[in-house]
Amino acid sequence: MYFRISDIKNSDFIGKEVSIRGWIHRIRKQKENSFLLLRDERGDVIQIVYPSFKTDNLTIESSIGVKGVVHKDKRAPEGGYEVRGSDLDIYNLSQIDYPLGEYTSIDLLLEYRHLAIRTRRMTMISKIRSSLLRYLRDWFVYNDWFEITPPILVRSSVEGGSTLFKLNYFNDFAFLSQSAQLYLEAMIFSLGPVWSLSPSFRAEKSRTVRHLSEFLHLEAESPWVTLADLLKVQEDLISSTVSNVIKERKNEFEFLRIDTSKLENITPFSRMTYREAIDLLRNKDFKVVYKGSPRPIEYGDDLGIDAEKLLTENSHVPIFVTNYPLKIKPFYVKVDPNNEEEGLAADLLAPYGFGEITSGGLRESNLQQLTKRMMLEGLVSSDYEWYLDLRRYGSVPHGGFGLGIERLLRWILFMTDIKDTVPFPRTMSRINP
Ligand code: AMO
Repeated sequence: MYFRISDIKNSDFIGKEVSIRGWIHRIRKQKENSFLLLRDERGDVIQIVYPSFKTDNLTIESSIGVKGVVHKDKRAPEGGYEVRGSDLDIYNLSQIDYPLGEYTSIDLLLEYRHLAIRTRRMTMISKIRSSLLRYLRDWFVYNDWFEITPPILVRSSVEGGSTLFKLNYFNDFAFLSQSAQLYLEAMIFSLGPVWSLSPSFRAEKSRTVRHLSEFLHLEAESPWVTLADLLKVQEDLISSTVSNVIKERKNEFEFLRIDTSKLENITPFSRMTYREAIDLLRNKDFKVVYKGSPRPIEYGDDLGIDAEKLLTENSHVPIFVTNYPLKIKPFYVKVDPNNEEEGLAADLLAPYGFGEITSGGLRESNLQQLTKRMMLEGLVSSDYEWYLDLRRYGSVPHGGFGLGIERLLRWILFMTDIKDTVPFPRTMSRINP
């Protein structure tokens, strides 16, 4: 029987013989003894001591099976346990030219991502990512929302033509989905509140620290909701998930030296209108580049990365920005009946400068209004007739939101580059491995 390393690092095992399997993480050969740091399939490590003659040919990343007796020795790294090895099985002797080491450059780590995911840092991140997905799913199960699986191959644009990936589809064309939103909207008529977790694709031409060309998108949609209801759902979902993840992954956060007190007591989320955000930015003398030269930000400008950074860097809690001008929001956003210039939409900005992590709001449920907005955006085509049918046959007030999993991770991991939050990042310049 083989043990996992986390199981044998306790006093019950001292003096007992165990078998473990894993990879050689580090190796230090001395005259009499060699000290291996063995890493198992869960990324945990333990020191193994062998007489040096047994380890002559061993190399970094060789996969081995170890039999030996557990000892407590405070000199042993990571908890003071070690195994004094007797038997040694070699599954595969790793080639001596293992390309990664302690001082490998960021570029090379991306080039060899299929191996870099074995680093302990990446293992910790992957475990946090997995817990995050689990607790998000738990929230929806607990609150009685149905999970659905939307198509990825589609004919419709949701978030604008400039970031669509177009492909050949049996001598016709199709797009990779930018958002499942329109399909979720269709499903609320028979399932009520629904949600999905699927990849979304954006042909982002800009290289930024927060854009991927493929990201994991959690989307939710519900009939009969108000904007206030949607904000409450997001606040509840995100705060309970973050709180569960930091509890479950305490060790991983510690390893990554992340101060989780910055992720505690994050409710209530704060709120400001888009107009208030613009006023705040103008008071701080924030400028945007317009036709090649800087000018003060104005009502009607998009809030970009730098603006969001300035708005959130001194906040401990996430901030909802509401009441965006309709002209900077997509066709489906519902007009505010009290102000025809603005939409009933909200973005959620993560604190400490991280910026947008969700976007959502109420959808235009009136057929004439929606058709007019789609015409203005040049979206009139037979490909959207099915979507308009949702307004023709029993339209109801409804709304939802989309949450970027990597954006959420980027905040809770306090990592600048979104590529660090995903095992195999896809960007303008990277599709392999
Ligand atoms: P939006 O385009 O704002 O809205 O996307 C929703 C959320 O998805 C994340 N996101 C991204 N993450 C990584 N890389 C990207 N290139 C990227 N683009 C977006 C962000 C963002 O807040 N259908 C609407 C949402 C809705 O109204 O329901 C939509 O897709 O976290």
